[in-house]
Amino acid sequence: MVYGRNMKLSIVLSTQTAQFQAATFKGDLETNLASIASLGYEGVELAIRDPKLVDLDHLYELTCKYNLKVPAIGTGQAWGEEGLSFTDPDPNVRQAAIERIKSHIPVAARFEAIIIIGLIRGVVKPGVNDEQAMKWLIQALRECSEAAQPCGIRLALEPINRYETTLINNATQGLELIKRVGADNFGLLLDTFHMNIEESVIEESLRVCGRHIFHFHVADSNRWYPGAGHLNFGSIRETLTSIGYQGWISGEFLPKPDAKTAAQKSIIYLRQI
Ligand code: LER
Ligand code: MN
Repeated sequence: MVYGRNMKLSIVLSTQTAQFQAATFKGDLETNLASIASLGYEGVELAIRDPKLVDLDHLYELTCKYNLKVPAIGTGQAWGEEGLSFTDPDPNVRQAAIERIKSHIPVAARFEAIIIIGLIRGVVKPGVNDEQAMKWLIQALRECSEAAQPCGIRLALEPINRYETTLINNATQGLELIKRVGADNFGLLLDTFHMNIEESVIEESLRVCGRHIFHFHVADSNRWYPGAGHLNFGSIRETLTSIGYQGWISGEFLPKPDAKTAAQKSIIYLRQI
């Protein structure tokens, strides 16, 4: 990543209705893509619950029409809306989660995007011990990384704060998981909102994760747009630059006071720090 004006900025848009509140844009696809492009974003991160539900050609044409790249595909709604997870005690649910992630590979290949592994990893359910859940998780991640590898597609697991999951909350656990999965195309997505809750010093965790950071989410401490809370984005940006991060900075924050205003405030703020 490079300084100020040259940061590659994208923002999250859900291609369908979703309970997840921090998907900044939801609703009419073309209207939202037009808004995002008009605000100066170069990319849009697509949250897709199930690739079967989207018309890929149409989606691709629309992103081309508005000159937007798609750096990453979010997949967490398969958990949020359908309960699919890599760590469910029911093997059918685990298998369905694996198949769902594999079904994102052609979508990711079309856009040259990263596939995000967020909450589809699941939580440790009652009656399941932590090591068993971890084994299921590692097995699923190996299988998905292996399937994505021939297409040149990378997967990024997002450490998510303790109030949302019991599996992989911080950077240290994320790095340990990377070692255990052992696939070059498997890395991390770090999100400043979760880092603010879980990391002792955000900049230090960024340095430790280094080249394993494949993608980056930004929201301020209150999950509003950057600049609305107390995170030090100047220092975060400098650290990303110093470790040679070349990826995207993707806004994933609450649509407050509304999506367009939040997206506009964010891009103005991030461009001037
Ligand atoms: C998704 O990127 C995320 O950050 C999580 O909070 C989803 O619940
Ligand atoms: Mn996130």
